[in-house]
Amino acid sequence: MSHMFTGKPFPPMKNDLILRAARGEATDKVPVWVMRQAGRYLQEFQDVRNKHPFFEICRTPELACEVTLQPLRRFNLDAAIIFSDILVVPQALGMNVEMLPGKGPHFTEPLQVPEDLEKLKSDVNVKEELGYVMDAITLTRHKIEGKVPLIGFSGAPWTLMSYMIEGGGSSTLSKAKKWLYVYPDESHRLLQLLTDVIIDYLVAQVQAGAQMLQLFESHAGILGYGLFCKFALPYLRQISEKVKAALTASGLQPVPMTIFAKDAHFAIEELSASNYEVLGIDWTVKPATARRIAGPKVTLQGNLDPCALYASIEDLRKLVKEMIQKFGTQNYIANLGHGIYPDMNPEHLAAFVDAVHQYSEDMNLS
Ligand code: 1CP
Repeated sequence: MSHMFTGKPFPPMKNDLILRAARGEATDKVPVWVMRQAGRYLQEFQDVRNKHPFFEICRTPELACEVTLQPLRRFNLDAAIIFSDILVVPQALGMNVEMLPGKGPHFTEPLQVPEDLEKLKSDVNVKEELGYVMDAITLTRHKIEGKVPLIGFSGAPWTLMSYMIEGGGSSTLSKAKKWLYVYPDESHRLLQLLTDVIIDYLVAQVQAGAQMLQLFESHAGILGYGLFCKFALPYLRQISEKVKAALTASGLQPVPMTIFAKDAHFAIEELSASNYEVLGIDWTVKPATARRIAGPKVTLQGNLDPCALYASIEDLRKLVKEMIQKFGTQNYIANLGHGIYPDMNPEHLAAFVDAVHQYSEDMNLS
């Protein structure tokens, strides 16, 4: 399969609501999708997962495509996100990552000292190392039949660096943060290496058919303002600028880009001025504050507490209505403030999605 869509043209788009909202164009209702919308809360995902290890699903375009499409069959979502994981980038750099059932990611040999950087591949060819992601994107763009846009994504440099040092989940990230204080030069070297690979990777995803891109800086909050400005923000800016420039240079229209820096409420102003069309916010941020600091141009995405899906459908609908009243119906993409959890009831997700459409359409008419 070709990585560039020089082959068969993709089916025409039937619903571009999310692209319109991302570009700040008028929308008749608020688009909605959910982080981790393909996942363990769906029985049909569990069925695939019981037969295949996690990274085998990522590496097999037909399987990745199937699980990407699963939530679209159940819910009136306005976007699909390609099934993969942020940790495929450390794998492309030569690190060994396993997904332990019930526990999450595990690096067999995390980075311990700066000398370990020598073990990483320096000239990564993303189309070779991660060609399976591009193949999954191209296949999914065809199979989705123009129903909704397809989002590509990557982990952001600091978040990937922290996994590569911690070796898995951690509540303090103290090993990774120690690098920032003790080995700042080597930390910048690693962050720049990741940035270069991420730029190539995101460009290749668009060349393969991704229509929007999201960067997950999931470990932003723990840095605090000072470290965030030094070790995360400059790389996030490089990525948005260079991805857009590279796409333009290759004759492609840049696609809207979203930055989701979890718990980085302290950096809304800086992130809003970083050349991303969309700013994702978690549920701890007050919508009015986000809008005031971000200014009128940036599209906001979020931010219902994922745990609100545990509420009764009646209460959930009220919460959705309040959320849309606070954000307004324009320059806005509804989502949860973080991913959906495995024990959540799919019927409540359906209620969330439908309530977003219904209330925002009503509000636009009134
Ligand atoms: O539907 C979708 O959203 C697409 C698929 C997707 C995405 C966008 C998956 C599948 N992972 C991700 C991104 C991802 N992966 C992030 C960024 C978003 C976030 O902040 O949650 C992060 C931090 C990871 C790392 C990761 N992968 C974790 C977190 C571990 C920790 O530090 O606590 C876990 C548990 C995974 C595994 C994973 N990734 C995806 C799924 C469905 C799963 C569950 C694993 C399984 O099925 O066994």
